[in-house]
Amino acid sequence: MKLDTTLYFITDSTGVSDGKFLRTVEEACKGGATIIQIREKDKTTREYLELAEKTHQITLKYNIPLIIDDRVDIALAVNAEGVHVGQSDMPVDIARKLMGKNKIVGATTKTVAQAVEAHEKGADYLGVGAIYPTTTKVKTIITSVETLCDIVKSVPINVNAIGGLNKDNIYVLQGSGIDGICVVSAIMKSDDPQYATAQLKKAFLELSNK
Ligand code: TZP
Ligand code: MG
Repeated sequence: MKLDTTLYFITDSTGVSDGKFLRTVEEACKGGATIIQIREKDKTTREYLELAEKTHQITLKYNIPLIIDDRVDIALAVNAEGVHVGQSDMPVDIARKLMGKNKIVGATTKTVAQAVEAHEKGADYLGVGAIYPTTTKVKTIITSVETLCDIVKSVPINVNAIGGLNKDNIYVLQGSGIDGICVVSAIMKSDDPQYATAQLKKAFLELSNK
């Protein structure tokens, strides 16, 4: 089955209790997230593992793939559906070898050269950005919509835009040919994550004539 990256929700547990975090994940599932990534930068391995396990129990109920950011070991330990690696993380070909051919491997790329390489090394999808400045903890630089379009044209795999995206500013992505959007704050910081997810998905589907 083709990977559906239409509405890719990336979590951030910063300042959020485990209970609220897990409720947000469940609401995003109900709202129509098509793929979910758990992304933790400050947790110990044990904490990351425990939260990933609890998150996976929810995503499994809704049949939504769970991707683990950065950590192949945690992805394997919780039997997650995939892993996401950045340019300073495990190289895509090694992540692919460790995960096996049936798991999802995603990569962050900011140039056509990085995108082509990630595809050649076995990535299933690419995250490209930041399109807009972001308040989410990340070391990133702005990627132009022009580069995003060039990346879409250069690889046959799914390409998602990321960075500061919300339902009111994704119009800049119209005509880019992307397969979906990745969001953190637009869902994580919403008072109604289910509604926010549904609205974002609707807005993207309208924009991309999907
Ligand atoms: N990579 C590029 S921007 C970003 C990541 C992980 C964070 C996106 O978060 P938000 O809150 O949707 O801007
Ligand atoms: Mg990373």
